[in-house]
Amino acid sequence: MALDLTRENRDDLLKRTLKVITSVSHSVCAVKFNHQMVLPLGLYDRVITLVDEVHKHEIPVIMDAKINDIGHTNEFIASQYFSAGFDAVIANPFAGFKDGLEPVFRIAKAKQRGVLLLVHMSHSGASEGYGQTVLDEKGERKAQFEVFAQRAVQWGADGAIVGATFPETITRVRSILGDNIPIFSPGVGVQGGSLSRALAAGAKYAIVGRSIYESDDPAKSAENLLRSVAAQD
Ligand code: O7M
Repeated sequence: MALDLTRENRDDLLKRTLKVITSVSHSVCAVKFNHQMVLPLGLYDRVITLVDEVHKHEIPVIMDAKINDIGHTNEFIASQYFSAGFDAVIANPFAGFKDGLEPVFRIAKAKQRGVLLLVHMSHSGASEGYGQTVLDEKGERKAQFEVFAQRAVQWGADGAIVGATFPETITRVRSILGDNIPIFSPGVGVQGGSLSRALAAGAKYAIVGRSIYESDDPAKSAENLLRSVAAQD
């Protein structure tokens, strides 16, 4: 579950988010926060409260930082999120490995945390970058996301993000990743992606936000999503 709630008042935001966590905890396998939540709530302030609450339900918490800077900066960013209790971070392979994401993988390994890589995003403009044709190191023409999927394997990523709005891309990425690196797929529901198509195409997990937390009954919405997948099985 993606928790990207917005409220004018920070205490209201914290209270509402805690309520959603408690009500849906039995239906989700992980919770994801991103900057949207960390900016108003503060990492070592209210965000730690949220991380601790999620952990009470024995669910891991992923920080969707989309880390994408030079290594020195990335190292500090990743260390801060791991210190705050996050179990995994999300990083952008456009930064490259050497002097880019290498320290993130190194710290994650040392602390036994995870790194998930963005392989193809869910919005329509994502194809401008992740879908562009590039030459790989051998000079072969490939889609950028195919190269990123190969990097996920080479760098030992713990997961790959591929938008549910690009099911054919999920299938292609899955063929490169094999069974060892799971695909996490955002874009289900409000963004137009189909949960059943994403899973059938090869995603292991769906990342769902507004369809759950903006509904009148988040617990029921999460359960309904689960039930729809079970019915498919
Ligand atoms: O279900 P939604 O549309 O309300 O929320 C989707 C969540 O997934 C939201 O937290 C986005 O930041 C995130 N996301 C995408 O929507 N598209 C992407 O390509 C990638 C992500 C993401 O989780 O990246 C790690």
